[in-house]
Amino acid sequence: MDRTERLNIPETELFHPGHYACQGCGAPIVTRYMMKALGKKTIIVIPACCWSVIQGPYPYSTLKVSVVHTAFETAASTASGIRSALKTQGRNDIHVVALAGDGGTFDIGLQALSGAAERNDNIIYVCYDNEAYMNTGIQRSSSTPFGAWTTTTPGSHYKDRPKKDIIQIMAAHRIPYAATGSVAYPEDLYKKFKKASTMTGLRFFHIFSPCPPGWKSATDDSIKIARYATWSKIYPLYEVFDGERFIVTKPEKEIPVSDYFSIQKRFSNLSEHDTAFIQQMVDERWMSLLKLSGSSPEK
Ligand SMILES: Cc1ncc(C[n+]2csc(CCOP(=O)(O)OP(=O)(O)O)c2C)c(N)n1
Ligand code: SF4
Repeated sequence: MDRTERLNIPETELFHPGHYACQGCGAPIVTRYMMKALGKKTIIVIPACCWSVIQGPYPYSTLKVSVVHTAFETAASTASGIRSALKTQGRNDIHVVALAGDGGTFDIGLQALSGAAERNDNIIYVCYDNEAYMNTGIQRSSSTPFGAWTTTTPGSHYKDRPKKDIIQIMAAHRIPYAATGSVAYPEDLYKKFKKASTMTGLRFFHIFSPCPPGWKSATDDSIKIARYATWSKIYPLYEVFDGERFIVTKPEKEIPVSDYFSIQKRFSNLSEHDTAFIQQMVDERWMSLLKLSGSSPEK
């Protein structure tokens, strides 16, 4: 983006400064932009995850909206229940959001999420993806990427299975909207939340959210890492409408996955052979995404 161009994002904050996240954490950034788009009439459901700590204890809460803390596996079902309660009161003017980590979404909360998606419940589900169970000490989740170190994939025994494709799983439920986003692209994130706020039914967000202690990265590198994730196509930005219409945003610059790996120590055990293998997986996935969106590899 041209540095002289102003971001088209409102200055109003529904988020207090002085929250409890570590320095450089992506998770508060995700929620800050989300709140700017959704506005004050929002109820947020938070299961066990870093965000249940970032929020802080009442009355010193980070968010200026109502928050319901719930059990780890119940983010979607709690949000669905709140939606039903609002419906019986005739209140259709409130967004109900489930905000969960990847462990609470890809793993333990998947059953509740799938149920809500199959019913097409009128909720917004946001997964901030830091690619591991961070709140309990950096354990591997099914969102942890191939090749990453975690405390349960130590040393050279890095994770040897690919990341679960959560957007494809959600798209298979034929929900009205599923999208990826990144803290490195705030305007894109804001616009996607705005778009989702005008729709009904289950809207799903999968947002790339760096975690310096978990990724063994510098606290001031988080946005750069997120940008590199998109440039290297490890984390493409795209939307899926009704489970079948794909729109892919091609990155403004292209880099090899090795550049992305080099700024985080969690990938330091990878050999050149491993990196070449991952590059091949990433290229193949990118080509299949382009095919789904009907675009060509050329710019
Ligand atoms: C049923 C259940 N199992 C385990 C826990 C312990 N627990 C609390 S937070 C958490 C990790 C959450 O990971 P994730 O959803 O990825 O969010 P993050 O911590 O990375 O923000 C775990 C395992 C729990 N609260 N409930
Ligand atoms: S452990 Fe990671 S995800 Fe959790 S608050 Fe710290 S930086 Fe954020």
